[in-house]
Formats: sequence, C-alpha cells, structure tokens
Amino acid sequence: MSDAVQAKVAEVVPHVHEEPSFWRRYVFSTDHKVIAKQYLTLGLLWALAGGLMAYMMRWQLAWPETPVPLFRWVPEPFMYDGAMGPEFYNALVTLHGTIMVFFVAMPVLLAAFGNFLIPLMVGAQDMAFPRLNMLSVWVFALASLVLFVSFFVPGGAASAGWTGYPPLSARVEYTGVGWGLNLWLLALALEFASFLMGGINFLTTAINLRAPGLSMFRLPLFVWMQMIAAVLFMLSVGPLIAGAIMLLMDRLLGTTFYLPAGGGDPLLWQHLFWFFGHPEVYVILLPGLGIVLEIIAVFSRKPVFAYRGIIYATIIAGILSFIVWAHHQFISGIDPRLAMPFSVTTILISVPFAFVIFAMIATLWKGSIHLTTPMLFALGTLANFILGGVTGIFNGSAPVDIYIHDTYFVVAHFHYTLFSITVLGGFAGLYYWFPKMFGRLLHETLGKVHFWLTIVFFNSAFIPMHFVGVGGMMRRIANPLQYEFLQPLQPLNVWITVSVILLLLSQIPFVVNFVWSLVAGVQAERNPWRANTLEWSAPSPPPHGNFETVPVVYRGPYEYSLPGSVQDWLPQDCEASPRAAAARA
Ligand code: HEM
Ligand SMILES: [Cu+2]
Repeated sequence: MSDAVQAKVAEVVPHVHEEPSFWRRYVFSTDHKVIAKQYLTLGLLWALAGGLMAYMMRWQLAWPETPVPLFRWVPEPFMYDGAMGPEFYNALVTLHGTIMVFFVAMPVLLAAFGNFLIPLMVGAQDMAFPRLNMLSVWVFALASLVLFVSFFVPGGAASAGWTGYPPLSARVEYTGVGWGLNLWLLALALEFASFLMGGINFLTTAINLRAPGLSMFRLPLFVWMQMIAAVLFMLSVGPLIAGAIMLLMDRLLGTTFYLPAGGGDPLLWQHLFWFFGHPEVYVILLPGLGIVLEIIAVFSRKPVFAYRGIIYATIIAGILSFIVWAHHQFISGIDPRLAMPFSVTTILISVPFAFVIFAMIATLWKGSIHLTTPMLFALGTLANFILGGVTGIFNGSAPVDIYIHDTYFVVAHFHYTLFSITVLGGFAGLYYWFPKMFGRLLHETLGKVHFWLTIVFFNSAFIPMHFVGVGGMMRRIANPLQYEFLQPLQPLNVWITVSVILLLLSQIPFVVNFVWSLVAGVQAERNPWRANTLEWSAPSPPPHGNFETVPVVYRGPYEYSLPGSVQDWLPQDCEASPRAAAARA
C-alpha cells in the first residue's frame, strides 16, 4: 500500500496498542474477538441448560410417573406424587423456549459470529464503537444473571410460555408466579437493550469501516445477512418493549391493558408480541443462512450463485416478515376475514426464501464439493431447514392451521427451523471458523462422527413429532397419560424421548473435540480452507488490531472461482496476497 493510503488510514482509524492487564484483556475487553468469545461462552453454557431442560421435559412426557433421573432434587412445591407437577413442567417449557431463542440462538449466531466476523470480514481493526460493544456484552451478562435468579425466587420461575400470553402472565393470581415472571420480563428487556447496542455497532461497522476497495456489493453475504437481521431487530423490537412495559404495569401497578375486566384486551399482547416475534425468527435465521452460504461457496469451490439476487430476496423477505404476524393468531378470535390476507402474505414469503435455497443448490451444482465437517453441517442445515420451511406452509394456511394449531405438529415445525439453524448452522460456523478464532483445527473425524450422530438422532426424534401432533397431542401438556385418547401415541412419545437422550449424548464428541483441540489441536495456518473472504488473510488467531496492514481489496469474494490447489492463495487479491503482488509487478 502506498504511504499516502497508509497515512490516511492511520488518520481515520487511530488505534493505540498498549499492553493490557489480565482484566482488560479477557474480562473487560473492548476487542471484538474477545467479546465474541464471551458471547459464545455464555451462549454455550445456556445451551447446556436449555438442553437439560429439554431432557427433563422429554423424560416427563415419556414416563410421567417416574421422577427424572439426575433431577430428583426438583423443589417440593413443584412435585406431586413423586413425579413432576404441571407447574414445574410449564416453567420448563417457558424457560427452555426463552433460553434457546434469546440466550442461545441470539448470542451465538448473531452476537458471537457477528462480533468475531464483521470487523474481520470488512477489513477493520475493531468494531466502530468498541466500548458500546463491551457494554452490550455486559448488559447481556446481566440479563443472564437476572434470568438465572428468576429460577429461585419465591413463587418459582416464569411459566406462561416463552410468548408470555396474558391474561395468564398479567396477574400473579392466575399463575401464582410473582417475581419469577417479573424478572423474566426484566431479563428480556436487558437482552433487547444489549442487542440494540450490538445492532448499531454491526451496521455502523459494516457500512463505515470497510477496507479500501470493499464496496457494499463486494461484502460477504454473511455481513449482508447480519446487517439485514440488525435492521429487522431494530424495527420490530420497539412495540414489544412498549408491550412488555404495559404487561409489567398490569402486574405491578394494577393497570388493565390486557384484562377485559378492566376494559383491556389480551389480544393486544399477541399482536405486539408477534409483530416482533416473526421478524425475530428471521433475526436468528439470517445469520445462520449467512454462515451456510459462506461455507457452501468455499467447499463447492464456486462463487455463490446470484449474489445480488440473494441480497434482494432477503430484503424482500425481511419486509414481508412485518406483515405476517397474525398467522400465529388464526384461532385466537381475530376477525376471520383477516385470516386470508395473513395466509397470503405468509405463503408469499416462501417465494424469496425458496429463491435463496435454490441459489444455494445452484451454488453446489457442478461444484467441486469437499465434504469437510463444516460442509456436512452446512448441508445438514440446508436439508433440515427445508423440511421446516415446508411444514410452515401447512401452518400458514388458515384452514389447515385450525386443525394443527398448538399441537406437536407445530412443535416439530419450529424445531426443524430453529434446531437446524441454531444448532446445525451454529456448529457449521464453529467448525469452520474455529481455526480463525482459536488458532487450532478441530479434529475432522471426530467432527464427522458428531455430525452423523446428531443428524440421525435429531430426525429420529423430531419426525415422529409431526405424527404425534396430527394424532391430536397438544403442546404444553405435562402428562399425556392423563388423556385416554393419547395413550395409543405413547410408544411414539417414548421413541422420541429415547432419540432425544441419544441426541444429547451425541454432543459429547463435540465437547471432547472442542476442549482437546483448544489445547492440543493442529496449529492452523492463515487460510486452512483456502477460502476467499478477508478474515482468512489475517493471522490465526488475529492479533489485537487484526491485520498487519490495512487490506486493500481488488475484487469481491464471489467474483471468480476458487482454485482448489493453489497453495499461496490469499483472499480477494488483497494487499498481502502473493498473487496480487505478482499482478502488480
Ligand atoms: C435437543 C433439542 C431440543 C429438544 C429435545 C427440545 C424439546 C422441546 C420440548 C419437549 C418442548 C416443549 C413442548 C411442549 O410441551 O409444548 C420445547 C419447546 C420449545 N423449544 Fe425446544 N427442544 C430442543 C431444542 C430447541 C432449540 C435449539 C430451540 C431454539 C433455538 C428450541 C426452542 C423451543 C421453543 C421456542 C419452544 C416453545 C416453548 C413454549 O411453548 O413456550 N428448542 N422444546
Ligand atoms: Cu410467524
């Protein structure tokens, strides 16, 4: 790079390199990579909690009369006849859903990957607002603490479902839950504040801190997906925050926004919640799609098919996601004439997503496909997500939904979308970027074992859930044996639970791999996958400040095919690349 450019960059991005203390380095760090790992750590810990809760629920659904092994200590008021009571089951459902969506999917897919990758992918030294970034992770940690405390307060944890519908959630009298639910609301409010700060940072960084030559339409799709997700989150969360404040007022101050007795309307909450809730599922989905897109392109050794088309389709889906919310409310008592328009918009939204899926398949088409562990997880995400998308069309059609609403068909549907994106997509990203994050490679064979076990037991657990649902089993019931008409389905419930236990045990190879590779894995070079986005031109792991020199970009990551065998390959013909040096000479 010419001295003039270097001087200009130094002027625009002042950056002091002092030697930080332990605390500044690992705990109160403003480095986006450290913050990413903090989010990752918290998210993985919560995943363990959410997974154990899933295990407890599934045990209860298979063998309701037998206390959950390993969890016989469940507090007395929640137990009856030596087995789990409905109150405790409800709390498990509520917290499992809340944890998985807000404390696993959001921190891992959005915050951890976004924080780690956005500055690296745009060739920046750090986020635009590093201190705000640190604040956001600490507010998230506080939210985690509040949620954790909410388990142990008198009256027990929140138990009105992850959607917190009033009137159940609006008065202590209805659930017996006092501060548990208040703290649950507080934890969500803190979480939203944290992710708003994150979203501001992501957008500003991606738009303003791009390396010279990296135009908007040369940005990796992962960055685009994160930007669109940030916008969706910012635009949708406002009404929910207002709604949550009103709910707290109903609980604490005696107002009746949601209580018909006082002239309120419980449906108001459903509108506010789902106006946020549907875009929210895309906030989780889009970073997952971004991860899959990057990986599929690299391991097909082809440019992404229809790069701009994918961006436009995603923006269209994002806009549509604001006018579909009432598909969650077909049988809630809304005006039946509203069902039709909301059905139509819902089914319409599958068009842009189908476009993205076809673009992924077209990227694979005639590619030179390398079935590495990240690629397997990316393909697994794609395959299972399609199943979730297809069952979504059933749910979105009002006449069908009247029959399947609130059954296990819906539980199966949203786990196919959420599990594939959060867990399979999250693993794809982790296996792929682990060398960049930690400077070492994960063990490939162990990774493949982990993949195959996970994919087999996930499907073996969740495919039968569709049948149980169509058979009439409702969600959020604590003891299926209490209903005579459900007894013929019980063997299926047992099958599901056994599969879930095996699915959870299948994560052990990953834990072993992760810990072992951190200390003893093969040292990673800069660009072990021969990828073409900018993060791979930084050292593994990147030092504080990321790049030795500010990268200058001459072409976008998908503007040509990736040679599979060129050893001196470095991304995007950037300044550090020998190819670029040769071209300049
Ligand atoms: C090991 C994997 C998982 C298993 C076995 C599992 C199991 C369950 C079960 C048994 C329920 C309660 C169903 C009911 O009684 O209504 C449930 C609800 C739910 N799960 Fe999962 N789950 C898993 C992973 C996930 C993931 C990864 C996510 C999201 C990222 C997720 C999100 C939810 C949500 C939002 C609910 C609804 C809670 C509610 O009804 O309020 N789950 N899950
Ligand atoms: Cu929706």
